[in-house]
Amino acid sequence: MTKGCIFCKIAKGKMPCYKVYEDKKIIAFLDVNPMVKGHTLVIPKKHYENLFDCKDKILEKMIKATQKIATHYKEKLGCTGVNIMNASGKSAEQSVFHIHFHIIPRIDDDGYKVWPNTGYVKEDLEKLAKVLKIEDDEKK
Ligand code: DGP
Repeated sequence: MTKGCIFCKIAKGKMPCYKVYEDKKIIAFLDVNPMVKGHTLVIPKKHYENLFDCKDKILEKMIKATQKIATHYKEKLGCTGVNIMNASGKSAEQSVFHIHFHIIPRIDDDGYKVWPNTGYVKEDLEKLAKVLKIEDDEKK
């Protein structure tokens, strides 16, 4: 448990939450400041800061739990879509530094806009892809 981390406290049951899912490694609960009905956070019980330090195995478990919850919400909430969001790092607007996936249940024409128009002007994508390309670890 990381001192001062609210999500560690929630995972340890030392702080209340509206829990919707729990297994050995993962817990999910309703966001205290929901964007839409059913806005849910999925976290590992063990503390990792964000995507940059989280173990593969934990990420696997997080996304599996996320899939299970999202599928369940289709029936329970009647949502027809879902956005899975993660903020990793202060510059990405992460505010709680214990990794979490946001599950945002969606319905047609709910008026919520996930993808803002940033005004970014596309550069030469071919050139950019060459700079950014990563070798497959398994091919090395
Ligand atoms: P982010 O900005 O991506 O780090 O998201 C943090 C989310 O955590 C934000 O939507 C609000 C939520 N949150 C913060 N503190 C608490 C809390 O004590 N309980 C619950 N349930 N959610 C919290």
